[in-house]
Amino acid sequence: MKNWIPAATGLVAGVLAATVFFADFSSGPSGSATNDHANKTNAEKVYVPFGEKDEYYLMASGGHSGQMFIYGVPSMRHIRTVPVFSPDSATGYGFDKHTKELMGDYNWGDLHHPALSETDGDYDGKYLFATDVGNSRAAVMNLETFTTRDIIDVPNTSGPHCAAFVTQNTEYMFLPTRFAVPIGSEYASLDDYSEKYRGVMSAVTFDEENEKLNIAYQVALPPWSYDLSDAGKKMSADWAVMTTYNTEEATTNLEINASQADRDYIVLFNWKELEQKIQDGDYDEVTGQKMIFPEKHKGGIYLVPVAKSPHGVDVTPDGEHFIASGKLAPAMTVFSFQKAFDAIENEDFAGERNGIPIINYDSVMEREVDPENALGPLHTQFDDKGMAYTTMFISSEIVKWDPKTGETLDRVPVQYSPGHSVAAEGDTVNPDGKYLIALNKIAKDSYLSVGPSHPESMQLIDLTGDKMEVIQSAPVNPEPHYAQMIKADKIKTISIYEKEENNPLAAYNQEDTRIERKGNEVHVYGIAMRSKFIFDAKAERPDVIEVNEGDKVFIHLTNIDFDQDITHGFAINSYDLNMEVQPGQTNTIEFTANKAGTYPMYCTNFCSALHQEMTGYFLVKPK
Ligand code: CUK
Ligand code: CUA
Repeated sequence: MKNWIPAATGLVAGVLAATVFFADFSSGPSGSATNDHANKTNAEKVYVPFGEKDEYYLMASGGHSGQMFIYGVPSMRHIRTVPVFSPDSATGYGFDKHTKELMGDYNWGDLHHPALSETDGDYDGKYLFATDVGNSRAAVMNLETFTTRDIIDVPNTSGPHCAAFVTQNTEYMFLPTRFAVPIGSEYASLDDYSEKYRGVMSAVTFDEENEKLNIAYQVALPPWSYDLSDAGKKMSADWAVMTTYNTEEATTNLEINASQADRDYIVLFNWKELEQKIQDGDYDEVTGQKMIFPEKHKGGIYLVPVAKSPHGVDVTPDGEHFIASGKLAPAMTVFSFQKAFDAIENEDFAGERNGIPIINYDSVMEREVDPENALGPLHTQFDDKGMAYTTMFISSEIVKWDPKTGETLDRVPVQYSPGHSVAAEGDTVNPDGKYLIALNKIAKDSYLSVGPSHPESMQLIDLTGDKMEVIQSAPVNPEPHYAQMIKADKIKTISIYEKEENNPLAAYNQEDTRIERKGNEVHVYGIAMRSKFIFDAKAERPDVIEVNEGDKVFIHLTNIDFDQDITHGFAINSYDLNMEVQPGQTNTIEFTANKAGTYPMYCTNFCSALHQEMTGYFLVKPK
């Protein structure tokens, strides 16, 4: 079954056609073996024996789960879920002091786009950035520990969807906004939409030493929706592109659906120039942010007309072109950066919108690519030969094509409705080829049924042969929007947390354990070790904490098992508390003992044959 979707005109027909289709990715000795990673069957290509490691990490966004899903490729084994914007009791995320502070007032997030840190346009394996469309935040995860290190609120913006996308040396992570809102998110009637609303884009920097995110400046773009975006590379490294829709400035969905403009725009901007403006003081200070208003602080931002309601825009690995895909238009459009630079220099403009020059479409467009009967192009990835792979949401397939000629080279059906796909090292200046994973929105009957709502599905595609071939799949929780795939040997995880000799909260020896009372505050400096808790080694019962009802309790716990994978947990029954201490780590839990009574404490993370005995009592004397 290598044919693509039969001819289907119109969206509904496309979806229906897709549903009758099912690729055969079963394997066996007869599995096709026309490609060079050998005469292997599909099963052999994806089999990674226990104990051996996968070649790639797949960092898949968890969408409205607020988490990151980490998979191994090619096995498609789910290795870990890392909480970012949502609490996770398995790791105590959102319960201990540090992560509770990170979570702030929020209990969930909608994580669409992860972005790996880059050095010279290549993933460097150090950090992963992400944004929260649900509660307008940005986060960073450290890849030595796969833990979230910082989260910031992004003011003046609502739904920094489109991308966390980073520049070639991680100078900035840019966050365009999905929803236009009044600056400061103040009340403003929708009748004043065009005047008062703005689509603010944020330039976020990362202070690696302190692992802190910071908003460097913002740009008050017109009140449109900003969708996908990508940073330039090599010759276009100082530039970035992002798609927009609703340039009609409709204020209800009815209008949006009814009065579609023929063209929307790609915003093309030079972030070096914007950075210079900030240095020159060419901005306004608004709600505590340095805000560039394009109609006033002119320069560095341009519009490129594009087929209506574009979704994805992706920069080719050589940095020479950017490719827009229209969710409602059937075509992909290839634009040339060089042509855009020339047009800007010659002021080859076709008017302006909101004070931003519009570059002549014909001056910058290189070709429109419209593979026969392919419907709903969304996102494009690249291989090591510069070939492009575009997901077709409606006709449920991946189309491989040559950006230099526009020629369609191959198509493979996927089940069903892929949003993004991700290629191995696919957003770098140097993609690996080899693998592509389709992130499918609809799995239908692909897996064992769990009722009316089915899991999403990811399908692994082998790119090494002449024909793309689906060789493996994995069900996945809702809902990966985007993912990045990085060579596993680039990531250097640590196996224990080093001792921090001057951390006043840590207790590395039994003699350091103690319970101190200051007024109505109780500070506990305890140890977790196989297989006991010691809160005060000198006490008659070292594993007991006794407080008075109403006391404020601070429990600092250090795991002194400096040994890989010996993680302890710490829960107090009925107090809705659970934290994790990884090997060598000191962690703090802070709460008020507002319920008198007797509450057992126990280690939640299985750690030894005596794990069951790793307990104690938390006694709260009534007032
Ligand atoms: S979006 Cu979901 S399919 Cu958030 Cu990248 Cu295009
Ligand atoms: Cu410590 Cu279980």
